[in-house]
Amino acid sequence: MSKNQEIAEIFEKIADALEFKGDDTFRIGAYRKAARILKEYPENIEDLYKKGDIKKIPGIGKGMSEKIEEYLKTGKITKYEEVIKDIPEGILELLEIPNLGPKTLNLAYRQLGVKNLSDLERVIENGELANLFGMGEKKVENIKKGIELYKQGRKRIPLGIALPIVEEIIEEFKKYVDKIEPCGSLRRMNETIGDIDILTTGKNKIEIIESFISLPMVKEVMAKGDTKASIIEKSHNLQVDLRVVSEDSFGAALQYFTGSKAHNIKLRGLAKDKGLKISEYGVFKGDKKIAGRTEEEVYNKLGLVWIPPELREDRGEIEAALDNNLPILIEGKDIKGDLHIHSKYSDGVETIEEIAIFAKSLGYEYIGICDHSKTSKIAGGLDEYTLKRRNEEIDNINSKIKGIRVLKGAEVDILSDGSLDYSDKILEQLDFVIASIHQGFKKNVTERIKRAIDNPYVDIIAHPTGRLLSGREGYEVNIDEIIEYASYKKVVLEINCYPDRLDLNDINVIKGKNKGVKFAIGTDSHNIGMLKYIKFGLGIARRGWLTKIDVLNTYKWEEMPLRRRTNGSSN
Ligand code: DGT
Ligand code: CA
Ligand code: CA
Ligand code: ZN
Repeated sequence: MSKNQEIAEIFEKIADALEFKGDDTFRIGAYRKAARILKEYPENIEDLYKKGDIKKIPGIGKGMSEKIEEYLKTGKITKYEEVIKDIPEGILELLEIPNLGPKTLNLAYRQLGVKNLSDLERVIENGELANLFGMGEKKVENIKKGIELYKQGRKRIPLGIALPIVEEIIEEFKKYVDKIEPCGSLRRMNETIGDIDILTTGKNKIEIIESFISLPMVKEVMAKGDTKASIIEKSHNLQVDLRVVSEDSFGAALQYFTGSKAHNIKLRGLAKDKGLKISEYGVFKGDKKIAGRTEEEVYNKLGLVWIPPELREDRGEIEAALDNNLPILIEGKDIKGDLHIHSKYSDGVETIEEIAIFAKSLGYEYIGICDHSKTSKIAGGLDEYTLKRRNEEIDNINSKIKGIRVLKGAEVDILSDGSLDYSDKILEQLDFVIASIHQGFKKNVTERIKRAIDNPYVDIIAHPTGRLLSGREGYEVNIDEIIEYASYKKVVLEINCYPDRLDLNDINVIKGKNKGVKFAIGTDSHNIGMLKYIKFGLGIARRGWLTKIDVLNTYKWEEMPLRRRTNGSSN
């Protein structure tokens, strides 16, 4: 985990602890804001510190930057230790449960003596919690769900957290080995990861194992043998399994340890039908090894074309590979631009010009600037006047900077009655419009999204389910009904790449594709460092069997099949 992340988490914890203690809200808000800025800050704060630039982070004041400095120097923040000194250990754990706010927890603590998870489960069970002032069945139901999520969440972590950890390990470790490849759920780009699996080859297996368990990110060695080892890494207590295999089995091992288990079982059955045997060592005919060096030859010997890892879930990919009928999955190089970026006009960090220059350096042909609409006040939503000024600025930038086109977009709130936060007259002036739910997560969400889809100026529905991988369940929405309606009205659904969202997920993407829905992959960037998250959205798209033509932002701007152009709205 980066220092940015580590410090952000401590700031969050300080805010939670203060709130639990009934502190005033101003300080609490300041910590939460600083945490958010740190999490999304594109540069490594340690580098900044070394350059003496720590005070230059926009939005971080003197008090906060002193705490950051303290952490970088000493590895701790005194303020945090101070705040939690008189809070019971179990309460600190409970503060991490989704849907259970610090204020509620304080109430349960003072009035019911709840000090740990088993206390909490007891007062839920016997109804005492529901009887507290201001509580009630519904809130308690939510807390129960939160506990479930918390228990699951402890076991699996989001891809967006696991991937950087693996990249760091590989960077550090690759000098010791010939070949190195992550496998397991990570290679398949699963949205959450149970443990990390890494496969290597190299001459001296014992030496490789020894250097692995001595890596700086190792917290604990769980197991160590001649060809494999398991460690717990420091930042998130993630288990990392390492296997060292010989060159001539690398492909077979890569195939085996990539999984999924269901895919492997199906494959083994297929091998058996052909009178062959498949294992992590190779494909065998009797005692004779007939494949193993590469994954391609393993699949080929079974009569299959190579199957991209993202598809290996036993969802029909083996049947399709047998018929040589696999989709040609969308790739990074197909992406021509990002359709969901926030600028400084709302709650983003950079100016539109800065974003445009950076996106051009990534090779993008266009970017969709989608600032929040006026009702999203905390997110710096734009009133009509400011939007107009912003659009003029975009015109100026477009005439000034060549080689990239800035699109005038907006992320418009869907209000509580299903109407949109700008009038049609305003929406008409934009190049495209994203509509999204940011409030009233339980209020008629399905109906409201459908009303938004009815508006002919809405092109894309952002993060359609609203779920967060870190905990929050989605809106109360019937996503199947939304997919159906989007297909009928030719509205595009978003695959939001924000690591905590990944919304839609793979299953819903498959459902949508089967109904002919098109998708937009958007990073929801609030700073330019987040543009790289496009790879997570691509992972979801590929897991959803999407090809280039299914995704809006693989088209040239002039050819993009936007609903307002294809007249789908008159359906
Ligand atoms: P995870 O770690 O829960 O996110 O998911 P995976 O898929 O990474 O699962 P993991 O780490 O338990 O095992 C890695 C791969 O090893 C798995 O995808 C397939 C293979 N594998 C593990 N156990 C079995 C098994 O019992 N049978 C077969 N055929 N393959 C297995
Ligand atoms: Ca795994
Ligand atoms: Ca494993
Ligand atoms: Zn957004």
